[in-house]
Amino acid sequence: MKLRTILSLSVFLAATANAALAADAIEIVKPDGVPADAISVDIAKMKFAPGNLEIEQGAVIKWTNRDAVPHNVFVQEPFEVVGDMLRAGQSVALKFTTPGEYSYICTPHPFMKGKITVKPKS
Ligand SMILES: [Cu+2]
Repeated sequence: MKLRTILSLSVFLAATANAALAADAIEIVKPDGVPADAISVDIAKMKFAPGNLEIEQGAVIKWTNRDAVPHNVFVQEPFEVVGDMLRAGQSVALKFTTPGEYSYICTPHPFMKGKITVKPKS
Protein backbone atom coordinates (compact mmCIF):
# COMPACT_ATOMS: atom_id res chain seq x y z
CA MET A 1 0.00 0.00 0.00
CA LYS A 2 1.32 3.45 -0.88
CA LEU A 3 1.97 5.88 1.94
CA ARG A 4 -0.61 8.35 0.62
CA THR A 5 -3.31 5.66 0.63
CA ILE A 6 -2.45 4.71 4.22
CA LEU A 7 -2.60 8.35 5.29
CA SER A 8 -5.99 9.06 3.72
CA LEU A 9 -7.34 5.78 5.14
CA SER A 10 -6.30 6.75 8.68
CA VAL A 11 -7.84 10.22 8.29
CA PHE A 12 -11.06 8.56 7.16
CA LEU A 13 -11.03 6.14 10.09
CA ALA A 14 -10.35 8.92 12.61
CA ALA A 15 -13.27 10.95 11.24
CA THR A 16 -15.57 7.93 11.36
CA ALA A 17 -14.58 7.14 14.96
CA ASN A 18 -15.25 10.75 15.96
CA ALA A 19 -18.70 10.78 14.39
CA ALA A 20 -19.62 7.49 16.08
CA LEU A 21 -18.44 8.79 19.44
CA ALA A 22 -20.39 12.03 18.99
CA ALA A 23 -23.55 10.12 18.16
CA ASP A 24 -23.10 8.02 21.28
CA ALA A 25 -22.16 10.87 23.63
CA ILE A 26 -25.18 13.08 22.97
CA GLU A 27 -28.57 11.92 21.76
CA ILE A 28 -31.42 14.19 20.73
CA VAL A 29 -34.46 12.91 22.66
CA LYS A 30 -37.81 13.01 20.89
CA PRO A 31 -40.55 14.98 22.71
CA ASP A 32 -42.49 11.82 23.65
CA GLY A 33 -39.31 10.20 24.99
CA VAL A 34 -38.36 12.88 27.52
CA PRO A 35 -38.26 11.26 30.99
CA ALA A 36 -40.17 12.77 33.91
CA ASP A 37 -36.89 13.40 35.77
CA ALA A 38 -35.34 15.42 32.94
CA ILE A 39 -33.41 18.45 34.19
CA SER A 40 -34.92 21.76 33.07
CA VAL A 41 -32.95 24.68 31.69
CA ASP A 42 -34.80 27.87 30.83
CA ILE A 43 -33.69 30.04 27.95
CA ALA A 44 -34.79 33.43 29.22
CA LYS A 45 -33.66 37.04 28.81
CA MET A 46 -30.95 35.90 26.37
CA LYS A 47 -29.40 33.51 28.88
CA PHE A 48 -29.34 29.82 29.70
CA ALA A 49 -30.50 29.37 33.28
CA PRO A 50 -28.79 27.63 34.92
CA GLY A 51 -25.81 28.22 32.64
CA ASN A 52 -23.57 25.62 34.27
CA LEU A 53 -24.85 22.21 35.24
CA GLU A 54 -23.34 19.08 36.67
CA ILE A 55 -25.30 15.95 35.83
CA GLU A 56 -24.91 12.21 36.04
CA GLN A 57 -24.11 10.14 32.97
CA GLY A 58 -27.32 9.20 31.16
CA ALA A 59 -29.30 12.23 32.38
CA VAL A 60 -31.54 14.19 30.03
CA ILE A 61 -31.59 17.98 29.92
CA LYS A 62 -34.60 19.77 28.52
CA TRP A 63 -34.20 23.37 27.36
CA THR A 64 -37.31 25.52 26.96
CA ASN A 65 -37.32 28.88 25.23
CA ARG A 66 -39.07 31.46 27.45
CA ASP A 67 -38.11 34.37 25.19
CA ALA A 68 -40.06 35.79 22.27
CA VAL A 69 -37.00 35.51 20.00
CA PRO A 70 -35.93 32.11 18.64
CA HIS A 71 -32.95 30.35 20.24
CA ASN A 72 -31.24 27.00 19.86
CA VAL A 73 -28.78 24.76 21.68
CA PHE A 74 -25.56 24.14 19.78
CA VAL A 75 -23.06 21.91 21.55
CA GLN A 76 -19.67 23.03 20.22
CA GLU A 77 -17.20 21.04 22.30
CA PRO A 78 -16.06 18.33 22.22
CA PHE A 79 -18.56 17.38 19.49
CA GLU A 80 -20.91 19.44 17.40
CA VAL A 81 -24.58 18.70 17.95
CA VAL A 82 -27.22 21.20 16.89
CA GLY A 83 -30.71 21.24 18.35
CA ASP A 84 -33.69 22.65 16.47
CA MET A 85 -34.35 26.38 16.41
CA LEU A 86 -36.84 26.94 19.22
CA ARG A 87 -39.68 29.43 19.03
CA ALA A 88 -41.28 30.81 22.19
CA GLY A 89 -42.41 27.96 24.42
CA GLN A 90 -40.71 25.21 22.41
CA SER A 91 -38.27 22.69 23.91
CA VAL A 92 -35.38 20.46 22.93
CA ALA A 93 -33.99 17.62 25.03
CA LEU A 94 -30.54 16.03 24.91
CA LYS A 95 -29.31 12.90 26.65
CA PHE A 96 -25.66 12.87 27.73
CA THR A 97 -24.34 9.33 27.82
CA THR A 98 -20.59 9.93 28.09
CA PRO A 99 -18.76 11.65 30.97
CA GLY A 100 -16.98 14.86 30.05
CA GLU A 101 -17.41 18.61 29.67
CA TYR A 102 -19.74 19.92 27.01
CA SER A 103 -19.79 23.59 26.05
CA TYR A 104 -22.70 25.02 24.14
CA ILE A 105 -23.99 28.27 22.73
CA CYS A 106 -27.03 29.61 20.91
CA THR A 107 -26.10 29.87 17.22
CA PRO A 108 -27.79 33.24 16.48
CA HIS A 109 -26.53 34.66 19.81
CA PRO A 110 -23.04 33.20 20.39
CA PHE A 111 -22.63 35.29 23.58
CA MET A 112 -25.20 32.96 25.16
CA LYS A 113 -23.08 30.21 26.68
CA GLY A 114 -23.60 27.16 28.82
CA LYS A 115 -21.61 24.20 30.09
CA ILE A 116 -22.64 20.69 31.08
CA THR A 117 -20.34 18.56 33.19
CA VAL A 118 -21.28 14.90 32.94
CA LYS A 119 -20.06 12.76 35.85
CA PRO A 120 -19.71 8.99 35.61
CA LYS A 121 -22.72 7.12 36.99
CA SER A 122 -22.08 6.31 40.64
CU1 LIG B 1 -30.35 32.78 21.18
